[in-house]
Amino acid sequence: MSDKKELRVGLVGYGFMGRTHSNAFKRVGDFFPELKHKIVLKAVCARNEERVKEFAEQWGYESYETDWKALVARDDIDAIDICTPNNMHAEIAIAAAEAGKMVLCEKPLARTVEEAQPMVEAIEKAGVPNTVYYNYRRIPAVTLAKQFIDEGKLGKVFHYRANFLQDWTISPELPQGGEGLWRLDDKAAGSGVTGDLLAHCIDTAMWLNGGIKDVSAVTETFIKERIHTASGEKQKVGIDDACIFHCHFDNGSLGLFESTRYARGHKALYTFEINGEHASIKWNLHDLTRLEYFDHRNPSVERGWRSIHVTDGDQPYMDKWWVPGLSIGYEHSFVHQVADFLKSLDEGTSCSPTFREAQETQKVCEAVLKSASTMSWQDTGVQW
Ligand code: SOE
Repeated sequence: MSDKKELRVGLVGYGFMGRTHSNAFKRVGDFFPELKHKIVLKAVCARNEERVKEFAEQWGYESYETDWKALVARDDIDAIDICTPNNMHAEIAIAAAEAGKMVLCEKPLARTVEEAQPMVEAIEKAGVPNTVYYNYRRIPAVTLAKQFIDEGKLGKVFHYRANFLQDWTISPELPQGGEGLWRLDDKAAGSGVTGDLLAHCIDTAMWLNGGIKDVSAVTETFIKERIHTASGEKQKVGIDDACIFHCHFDNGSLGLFESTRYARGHKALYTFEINGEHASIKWNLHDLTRLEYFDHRNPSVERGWRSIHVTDGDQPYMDKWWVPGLSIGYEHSFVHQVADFLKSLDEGTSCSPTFREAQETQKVCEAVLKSASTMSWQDTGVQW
């Protein structure tokens, strides 16, 4: 008989993110046995009864609901995990917090700063544990980059550069809206690549390099009209298909960010590079176990880029997995986030990024979109 405390989870939404979170919930106990909490997959919720029942059976949820309000009202649920389209995040998170539930929310926190604000207030008023899944922080090579920076290996930082490139929306025949394609519908998503992809880059950037002070951006919507899945009618496209911005960080470094869903040949290429006075680091999602590192303090004859294969037991998270030299992948970043969330419950601390921290990323996204629409520099108001 286990003496672990149960954390009974109710998941809302069963799309791609519902699967990544469910996989994390199932794996975490096996690979982080020291945690004092254990996950119980209590219920999953979605509107389509046939499909949610099937999902519950496939992933091992004890029960299902078709109305998220019924899920939130259940007293056998401790934590609500939100994997719905972005337009549902606020209502569910606020109701869950008011019902005293812990809340885990997929990124971005909300569609706008205005929408995110009452979420932060409700969570803090209720005093419930919370976190937002900016999962890339917890890829071991990215976490190692954070260690290098915090140890001062880079020295003063001059440049931060990040890209997130995809190519899945180039066809004008692709409809917008509905399951699977809600990311193209501004009413559901809030924005295009800025909220969906650059939000990841911004979260990692501020975590690694501190607050972003001001931004100057340009966005483009290449396909102006698409058929809406629900109405079958052609409608104006309201999202940004591509966005480029540059910025000042609080530490005086310059940032350059680009994201698009029109980079033919790139499915999900997230890259960043940081240049400091002593050293530089770079990372990319297609080779996610490697951290590239250049240290100018090495003797000139042996100076050069090192490719660090982040799979050793003394590197972040890797003592939990296989043996040195064997890689882990994308899905493990979610396992790590859930493990860190459970650890924060064990220790009575918070699990970063909290709703409040994710709100800061939201502020940068909003400043980026405002800068593009007004063709002007915008202060972000970020407090990091
Ligand atoms: C979009 O294609 C997407 O799935 C994002 O929504 C995720 O957050 C990102 O990690 C991968 O791409």
